[in-house]
Amino acid sequence: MRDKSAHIPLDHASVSPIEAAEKLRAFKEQMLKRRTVREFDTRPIDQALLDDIISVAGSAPSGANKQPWTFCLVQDPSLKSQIREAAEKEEFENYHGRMGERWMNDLKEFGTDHIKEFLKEAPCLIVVFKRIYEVDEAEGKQNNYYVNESVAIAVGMLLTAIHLAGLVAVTHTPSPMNFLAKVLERPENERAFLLIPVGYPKESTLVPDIKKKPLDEIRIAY
Ligand code: IYR
Repeated sequence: MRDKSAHIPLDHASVSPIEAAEKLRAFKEQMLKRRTVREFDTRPIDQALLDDIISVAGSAPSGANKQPWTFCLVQDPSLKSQIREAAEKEEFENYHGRMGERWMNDLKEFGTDHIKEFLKEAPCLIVVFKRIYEVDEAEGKQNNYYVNESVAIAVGMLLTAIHLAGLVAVTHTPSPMNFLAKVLERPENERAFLLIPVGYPKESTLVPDIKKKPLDEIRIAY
């Protein structure tokens, strides 16, 4: 049975088709300029910007509105260097056998290796944790729903907000990444999901010349 007692009117601004087309055209043009960047300027980020970025991510839809995420903002140099050290240790193993030949070949055009200088240079690391369950005083462990889907949507919105704020980021996937919960002393119900260094790009940064699939390849009209 649906309980509608706590419902409120939708706050919805209607947009004419012409206005929508223009808004979307401008948004698309801006979003197509988003690139993963691995070279950062050390210039700090305004704290209010970071808070707004996290608030945008926190507005994402989630299973039963459980909001199963925690965004850790790491700016302390000592914590950053602990994270870098642990990440490079795992990545060394990945780049020296664990990833295999095909994977190594696929990564060639990106020029990545186990050295992760961006974990030091980027002024802020956003470490995203998914919350597998909540602990209820009376009921004990209560699993959250569609946790991966929910947190992935929130991260998409986070990356969009980072881009709109004129900042750049790399969606870093050190693997395994359980060291992040240890370094940041996160509770047992949280698992590291992604490590996202954020900042301003280093001057004259080059990025790989990659292309996105054209619309015809990603859209099938029925
Ligand atoms: N996790 C490693 C390797 C890596 C894997 C993929 I798939 C990438 O798109 C990029 C890197 C790293 O972060 O270097």
